[in-house]
Formats: sequence, C-alpha cells, structure tokens
Amino acid sequence: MKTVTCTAPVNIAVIKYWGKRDTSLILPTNDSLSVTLSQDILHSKTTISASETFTSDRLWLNGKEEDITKNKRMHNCFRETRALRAAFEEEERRHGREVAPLSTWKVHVCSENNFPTAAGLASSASGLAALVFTLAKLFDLSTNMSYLSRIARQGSGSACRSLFGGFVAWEMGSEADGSDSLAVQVAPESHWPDLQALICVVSDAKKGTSSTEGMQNTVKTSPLLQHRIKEVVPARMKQMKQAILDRDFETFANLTMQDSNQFHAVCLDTLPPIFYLNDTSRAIIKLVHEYNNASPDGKLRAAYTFDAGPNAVIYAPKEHMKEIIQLVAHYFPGAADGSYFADPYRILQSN
Ligand code: 2P0
Repeated sequence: MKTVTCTAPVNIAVIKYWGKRDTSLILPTNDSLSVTLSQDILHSKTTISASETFTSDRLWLNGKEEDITKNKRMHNCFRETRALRAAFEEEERRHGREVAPLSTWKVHVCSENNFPTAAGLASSASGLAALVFTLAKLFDLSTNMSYLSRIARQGSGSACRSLFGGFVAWEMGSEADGSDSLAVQVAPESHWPDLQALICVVSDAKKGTSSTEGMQNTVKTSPLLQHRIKEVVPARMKQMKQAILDRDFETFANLTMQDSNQFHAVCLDTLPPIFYLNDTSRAIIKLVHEYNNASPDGKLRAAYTFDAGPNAVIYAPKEHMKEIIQLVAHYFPGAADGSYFADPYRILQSN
C-alpha cells in the first residue's frame, strides 16, 4: 500500500472560460486567465492510497462516499495518469530496476475542502487539480505542471489553472487531440503581493444551472458568444497579461469588471437565459463603481468579478481592502440567507 496527500488551491478567473469546442476532451472556445488564491484558507486536500488488495476505485468527498462508476471525468484522470505510470514502470524494468506495479492497483481517494461547502464556491477546480497532482505524486510521475494541466483539464476545465500559483493562463490551443490546450504561469504569486481578493458570500444555495450544462447551451444559442470568442477575448488576454506584468491595477480592474459583465451578458444571451447574479450581486457591482467614482485621485480602487453564481470576488490593492471590507459589511450586514464576508486572502503559491 502507498499513500500520498496533497492540496490544491482555488482560482478565480479574470478572463472567463465559458464554452467548449470539444466536450469530451474539455477543449475551450477561448483562452482564459485566473488568479490563484491563498491555500491557507481555501484549498482541496486529497489523500490517495493505492493497494493491490483494493478491488475498485473509490471516492470519499468531505467524508461521504460517492458513486464514481459513471464519473467519466475522474476515470479520464485515472486512465491518463495510469498510462504514464505504466510507461514509467516499463522503463524501470527495462533498466533492471524493481518497481511496484502501481499502475495495476486500484485507488481509494479521500478529498475534502477546508472552506465551508456553504460558501458556494466552485470546488471542482481545486478538487480535480488536487486529484491529478496527488495521483502524479503517488505514481512518481514528472510534476511538470503544464504537462499535468492537460490531464486536470479533462477532469474539469478550470482545474488546469489551479496547478499553478499566481497568475495563470489556460491557452485554448488548436490541436484536435488537446495536446496544446494547457495552463501556463503568466507571473508567480510573489510578483504582485499588493493585490488582494475578498470573497463575498452572497448566497450559499446550489446554483440552478451547472457550468458544464450552461456553457454548452450558450455555445448552441448565443450569437454574442461568437463575437466574444473572435473579437473580444484575444485582445483582452494580451492586455490582461501586460497589465499583470506591469502591476497596472487600473487596466487589470477595468478588464476584470468588463469581462465579468460580458460573461453574464453572454449568459443572458443564451436561450433560455441563464441568471447567475441576484439583487445583492448587482448592489455590490453598484457599490464598487460608486467607491471607484469617489476615489480622491481618480484611480480605480477595486474590481469585482462573478462566476457561475451570485457570490462576488473583489480584487483590490492592500491599502484599500480594509475600507472595502467595512463598506461591504455596512451595506450588506449578514443578510437573512446567512451571508458573510471573508477576510482578504493573500495570493500564494499552489502546492
Ligand atoms: C472560469 N467558470 O473561467 C469560468 C467562469 C465559471 C465562470 O470555469 O465543464 O467547472 O468542468 O469544464 O471548469 C466553471 O466551469 O466547467 C468555470 P467544466 P468548470 O472559471
């Protein structure tokens, strides 16, 4: 028996992924870019044991066993990492070295999030990244993150970005086999320590439309998505990378808010429309714009972004974060649905 434990962080996109050109290989319709959040407060922790006595692959999620017999995405990750392990074992034996036949053993996976599931934060990115990274460690595979990101991508698209800390691009690639659809680090977490993120939990209810299902309805029905893919995202990716390299909060903030808004516009352009924002989300958008308009030196002080749900993430330079937390707490004091506002998270490295 061999056991390994690893953690992987959550990432929040500032240029959003929404739409697949290949649903089984999980190949996106556009590039995306995200910021990895500190693992101190938000991470998935995964322990995997492999044993010749296990009779099937099994998964326990937050302490409860899940039926994974029909979970194609997990099996993709098992299949890909086992194939690499089998090649490694063959190579070792060819050199006359002894190696445990781990590629033929079944695994037991225990995964838990250290953030409350009630926070309503997407856990698939950190969860699937943790799964693939832990399998790689268990099987003594290379931990070249871009290489592993192609496997994590097949577990959940956004998971490929959680293999890196800092600022991470998922390049959509153009190959039909997905070999060039992978994550690359734009800048490490140490590059911009002044940037902080505040996660505002507006609702802990499970979202009505899953990302996987919602985005394919958008691909099928939204003319605005075609404009976004062809005209908007390629230019924004270039501008966003440069803004990060220059630590240019003004450009970073404008692009982040615009891209969040266009993502939600594309959801509204889907037939039937997908509504992820609620009244509280919209009030937070208004608050951030008012706060920026009131900036004494005219510079932006905060930027919001929303994923496939009503919860806000507010990025801001450290000097403004205290005031932002006070403002948010003043205007949205623990609503009846159990809202709360978390502390800012320093952006740290993965693994
Ligand atoms: C993102 N989201 O870039 C975007 C923004 C939600 C909104 O990636 O089907 O859970 O597993 O590839 O990765 C959510 O989609 O979807 C997502 P699958 P995933 O972060």
